Amino acid sequence: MTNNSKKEYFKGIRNINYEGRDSKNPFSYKFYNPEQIVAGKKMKDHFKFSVAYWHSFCGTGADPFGAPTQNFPWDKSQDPLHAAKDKADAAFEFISKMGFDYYCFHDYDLIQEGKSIKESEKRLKLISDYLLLKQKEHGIKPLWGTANCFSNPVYMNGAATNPEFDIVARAGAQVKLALDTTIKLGGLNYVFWGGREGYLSLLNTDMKRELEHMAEFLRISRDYARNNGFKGTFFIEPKPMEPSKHQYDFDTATAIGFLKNYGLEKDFKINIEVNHATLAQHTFQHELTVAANDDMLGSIDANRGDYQNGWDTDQFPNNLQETTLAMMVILKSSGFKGGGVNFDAKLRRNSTDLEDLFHAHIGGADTFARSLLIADKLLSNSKIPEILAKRYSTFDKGNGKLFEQGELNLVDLFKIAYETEKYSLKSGKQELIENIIFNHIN
Ligand code: XUL
Ligand code: CO
Repeated sequence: MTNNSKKEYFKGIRNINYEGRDSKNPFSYKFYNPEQIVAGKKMKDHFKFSVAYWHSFCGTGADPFGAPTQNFPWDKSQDPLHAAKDKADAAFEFISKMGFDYYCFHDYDLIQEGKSIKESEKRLKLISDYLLLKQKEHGIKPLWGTANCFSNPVYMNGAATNPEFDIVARAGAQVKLALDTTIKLGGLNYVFWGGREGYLSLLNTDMKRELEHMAEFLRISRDYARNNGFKGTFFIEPKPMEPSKHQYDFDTATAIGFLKNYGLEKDFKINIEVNHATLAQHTFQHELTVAANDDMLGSIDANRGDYQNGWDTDQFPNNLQETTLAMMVILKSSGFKGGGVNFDAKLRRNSTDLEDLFHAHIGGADTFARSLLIADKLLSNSKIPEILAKRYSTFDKGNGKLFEQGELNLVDLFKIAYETEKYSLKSGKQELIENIIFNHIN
């Protein structure tokens, strides 16, 4: 039995359906048509849209300057289990009205952390029993689970990279429980985001030792999960800073280098978040390309930053240009390695109506669906692939081909250059490509 199975939190809002771009109904999809086939796959399978439990059901609108503004009706009970069940009821009603199949969670999004590991273990067991029922009822499951090893003050000096062993062990216990919960709920993947894995000052930090501890921690977490039947993929979610001054998983290239250095690249892929990419002074397209180049593109956390702010604003995606460029990379690399599109995005503090949660996610899903349609046309029916192929065509034959095959040495290059009398200055055609993209965005 569900907690409040009769209670409806989002009253008056029915299931969100695809009605096409001319619909005037704000509670409908204009572009996201889950069953529509694009590039050989259903839209819903391209994306695996997922709702972030923390932002959508645990967020209150509180910020460092002010108290909560969003007093949501599922957030009333003082009893942790009762409160957690109410939240689950609201979450599953929302996710199923959106027509999504997935959610992502931190351990203590699901239920408030206990005072001891023992109490937390008990709480997680009780709430995951309940979530299993809800999942079955609605046909929804986790895209990924994770452990919140950053909020509790014990992690102020780090979790896996804490200079004190006792805290590392505590983080290990927490990850064990989060893995148990993810496995029990049939989660497809498991994420590590290291908000406190880094430093505030190098003056008191042994970076080499901390990196080795982090690798060891990931290794034993993987081994535990594999021994307990977890078949999914582990993801590292890079972010350069915030809350730490410098985080060890700074960006995709750094995280891939780290994984390869410690032989973890087979089990671990990358979960790329838009606003983390821009915080690292990269574009989202750049981060996706770096991951795709190495077959490491696991999943994405969809959101957007703000051009004027230097922090992680986690706004819902609606920058069509940014998502179109992203979908081109994702389509070209044949989709995600195990993951999908998790809306790691939050309502603005002054978006205080329950229905705002729908507007936010509808906009996000439509932005991605529209980008998918545009990206598919750009890749299959525009001049862009041809322009790119032509740009590198001197490597398709002759000496260029021999070079790519590793058949030329430096003296060979010298001799070739010696004989060459003229060099052409070939246009990169950037403006033409930009116009082609612009003309496809409709
Ligand atoms: C923080 C962030 C996290 C991770 C999961 O910036 O993105 O919510 O996605 O811990
Ligand atoms: Co994220």
